[in-house]
Amino acid sequence: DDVAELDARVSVCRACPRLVAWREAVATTGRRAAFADQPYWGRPGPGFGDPRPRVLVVGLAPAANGTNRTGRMFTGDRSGDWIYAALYRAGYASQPTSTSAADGLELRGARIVAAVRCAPPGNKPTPEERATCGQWLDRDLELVAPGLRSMLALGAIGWDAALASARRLGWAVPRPRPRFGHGAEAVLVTPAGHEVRLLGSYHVSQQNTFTGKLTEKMLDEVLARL
Ligand code: DU
Ligand code: SF4
Repeated sequence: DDVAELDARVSVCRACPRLVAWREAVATTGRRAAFADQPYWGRPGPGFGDPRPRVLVVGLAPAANGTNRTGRMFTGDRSGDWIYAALYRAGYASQPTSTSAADGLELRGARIVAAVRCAPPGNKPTPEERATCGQWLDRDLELVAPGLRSMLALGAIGWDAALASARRLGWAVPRPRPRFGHGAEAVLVTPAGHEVRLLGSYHVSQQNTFTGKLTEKMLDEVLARL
């Protein structure tokens, strides 16, 4: 049981009927005009990156025309431009861009997953969908925990998912429950007594990056603390 096997299992998951219907509808009849001539992935986004990461990045969910098109996390959309450029600046990525699953990008020391692994309508998964998909994050955390130093939660949903998984796995989580914010930090302790730092960043979505709520400098400062 390793991350490659986990990713293979995730990528055929059909546990959430509404999300299965949406991901497949977008991939067939709902393609964006600019991509109408491309095959869409139309399945859950498997984890991407180093199979033995020191850093686990936890995003929100695939974009309908991003990961749901290309099959790689944060690939083919504006959010991805931001996170991969930052990972490159911080030394985790072999190139600053991620344009397709075949572009040769590799991550060293980092793996990227999402709280919810299928594209949700309006980028809004339901509480039930978040809870269901949290089981995949549990498996990810269990597998990578021995070598893990920190997690980077992009947005409050990633933050909540990381804390919920840690709790389910019996990790010590501070009380009161750590609150999400840009630059927020919490130290979690695995049952093996190993500390994992959880850091929060505003999500790299356009609504934050276009408006200046999240700047490259702000993102770089959080990555430097991983
Ligand atoms: O074939 P593979 O080495 O298991 O890699 C699968 C996939 O993961 C490929 O797109 C490269 C990527 N990857 C990575 O980004 N960083 C690593 O350290 C190892 C693999
Ligand atoms: Fe499966 Fe997660 Fe997709 Fe739901 S969101 S179908 S649990 S991969």
